[in-house]
Amino acid sequence: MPTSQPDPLNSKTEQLQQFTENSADQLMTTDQGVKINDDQNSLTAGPRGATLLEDFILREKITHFDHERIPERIVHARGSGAHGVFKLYEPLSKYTKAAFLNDTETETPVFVRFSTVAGSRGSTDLARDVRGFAVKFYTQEGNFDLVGNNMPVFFIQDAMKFPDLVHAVKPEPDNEMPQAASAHDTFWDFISLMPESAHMIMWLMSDRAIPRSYRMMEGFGVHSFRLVNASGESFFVKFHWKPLLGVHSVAWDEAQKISGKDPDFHRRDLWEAIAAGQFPEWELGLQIVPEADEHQFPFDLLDPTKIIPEEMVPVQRIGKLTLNRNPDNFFAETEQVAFHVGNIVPGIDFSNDPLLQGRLFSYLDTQLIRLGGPNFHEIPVNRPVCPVHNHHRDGFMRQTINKGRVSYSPNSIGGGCPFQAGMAQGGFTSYAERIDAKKVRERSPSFHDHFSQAKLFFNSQSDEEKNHITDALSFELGKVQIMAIRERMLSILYQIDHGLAAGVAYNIGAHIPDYPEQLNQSFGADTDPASVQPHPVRDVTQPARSEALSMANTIKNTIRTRKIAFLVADGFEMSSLQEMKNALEAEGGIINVIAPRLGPITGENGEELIAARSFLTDASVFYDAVYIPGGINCAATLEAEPDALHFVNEAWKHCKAIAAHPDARQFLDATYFRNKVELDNGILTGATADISEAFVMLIAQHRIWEREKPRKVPA
Ligand code: HDE
Repeated sequence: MPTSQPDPLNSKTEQLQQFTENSADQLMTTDQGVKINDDQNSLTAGPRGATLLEDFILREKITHFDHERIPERIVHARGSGAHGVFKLYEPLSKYTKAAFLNDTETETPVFVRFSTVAGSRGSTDLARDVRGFAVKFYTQEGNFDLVGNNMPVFFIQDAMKFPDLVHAVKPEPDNEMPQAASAHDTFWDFISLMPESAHMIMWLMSDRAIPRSYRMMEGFGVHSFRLVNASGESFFVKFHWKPLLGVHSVAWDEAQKISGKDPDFHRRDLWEAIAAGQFPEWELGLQIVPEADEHQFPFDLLDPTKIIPEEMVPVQRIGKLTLNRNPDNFFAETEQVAFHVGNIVPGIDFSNDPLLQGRLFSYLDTQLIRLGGPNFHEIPVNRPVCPVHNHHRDGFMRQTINKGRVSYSPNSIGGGCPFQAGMAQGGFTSYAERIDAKKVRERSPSFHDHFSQAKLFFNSQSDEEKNHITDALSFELGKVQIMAIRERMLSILYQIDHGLAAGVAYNIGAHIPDYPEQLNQSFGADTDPASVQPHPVRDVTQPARSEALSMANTIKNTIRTRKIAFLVADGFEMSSLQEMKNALEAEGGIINVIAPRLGPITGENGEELIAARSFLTDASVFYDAVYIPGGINCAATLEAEPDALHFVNEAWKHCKAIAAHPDARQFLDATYFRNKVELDNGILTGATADISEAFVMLIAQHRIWEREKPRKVPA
């Protein structure tokens, strides 16, 4: 894997370079710049004597080491970042005055961090979880942070419930188990008492929660935001990221195995793709609603548990995000990057979504403890690329040296500087929304419909996706110990789909309680009804299905960056291997040769191939497809190799495309699927010229989910 990567120079990369250290050909020094002559031995009283307190080199080194850790993020602790650029297609002056959304010439530098939510910093990438998708745009008017997720809705409607949600999903407080998993009592206890989470739970139990790659996820700003144009007109807007590689997921069994075999799977995938020049790309999409239409929907635009179905308001694609550079230093960049949903620029503004309003407080607050004080905006990755002038002063780790006597406004000594910016000079003014209301603590009745969009999501899924949701719920609730919680959840599921509830009930050996229609009144004998949210269902009309909600309808036209395992043993036929390799690489596929042992493998005519991976070091769950080249002896050796059979059986179980030269038939005849080779439309056998095109199309389909129709696929 090449590690060289272009270093695109833009205002941000230039700025970062000033802070980048490169030790190549340099002498080692202390932090004070004193050259170090011996970094191997501490200063002692004689070769066998005690260490001297005066050893300032040792003390400095150990002290720095002792303080290397900072608190991990309370949520989204596990993440991976990359630099990139955003390029606008068409000026959006009709909707917004934001300069970066009007300038099609300048590329806006960005830093993006993807994350899981529940797990610790060192937890697996493949947890069933929401993924964070946070983008910092370094615009010429200041930083704009779009701090989104890969799911368009959220569990709760009001920030007041966020600490409860996070306490419920995090490992349980008595024994700190389970790590990076929602399959435990406290999470489902909370969820079963919060019907407003029903829609989000459908997303979380869908395959969206186990992405194939960060590069193959959608992103969503979730809340309605505002765009404001130069005339002061406001539009509600929902932000979307649409991946150009389509939206794809792994199977749950795959996810669990990857978690053990390569917990860095998504991190590695992102890093390697960028290092190889296969830059991940997304289009930024906007759903725009004129302010006058705010109340034209059967749901409240301010309710973060609702989407605007794309059939109601189409997504306009307005620009492209390309990630083109890996960070130089994980801690300095990915760990220290500080996103804040309140970082906006003129032309963008907030809505009154109560979840968004609470977030506006939380992000700044959390950085103060995580990054140790109020000067985290001076950390290189967080610095804006435009000038910063104000009267903020001092605090831990202050970097800026502010000149002069003046740190207050108004002032005369400093000539009144810095001046407030007028609107014509790009000064930010909040959208002058009219507000005339009583202070209350109450949930708007327009937020009370919790099930219609959960139904919309479930009904929009393909049969296989519905099966996966049933399986996911059965897995998660099957881990729940308290029967009353399982039953409460079945009541919720019953509101969404009777068949879904029945399927899960059967799998987990529980009954759907006989009070599902009276959820408002009671959640079971052990629950205080007063603690349960009311949720009268509104009579709403919205589409019965929405195409965009199903991954079955995603882009399936490319195998770019898809990984194909070539199973090879001594006696393989070089020509079929090479031809297939050429055909797949021509379409952007990545080929890895896997053999019973590492090192040279000899072809049937004495050719030599170096196997960099073996059945011991590699696994089928890292691949999207498998190919077995010609060579009778190769097939015989693979047939006698249990790990090779497991590899291909497992690939079949996970619904992956399999292709083989006719010589490999003997090997296929030893697999679980030997009787299905001719019947399964995900298996191709034949000479390379006859099957390579079909193989490419098959891999582009991502998975042959129909294989799961009988529901149980062995491996
Ligand atoms: Fe966050 N969230 N969040 N969140 N969130 C954080 O900020 C919070 C919510 C999201 O890669 C924290 O710097 C509250 C929705 C992402 O660094 C914290 C509420 C969405 C990231 C915080 C929410 C998100 C965070 C923890 C409900 C999708 C990772 C560390 C009111 C639109 C950013 C930090 C990164 C991180 C608070 C709900 C996305 C504690 C209070 C909804 C992608 O401030």
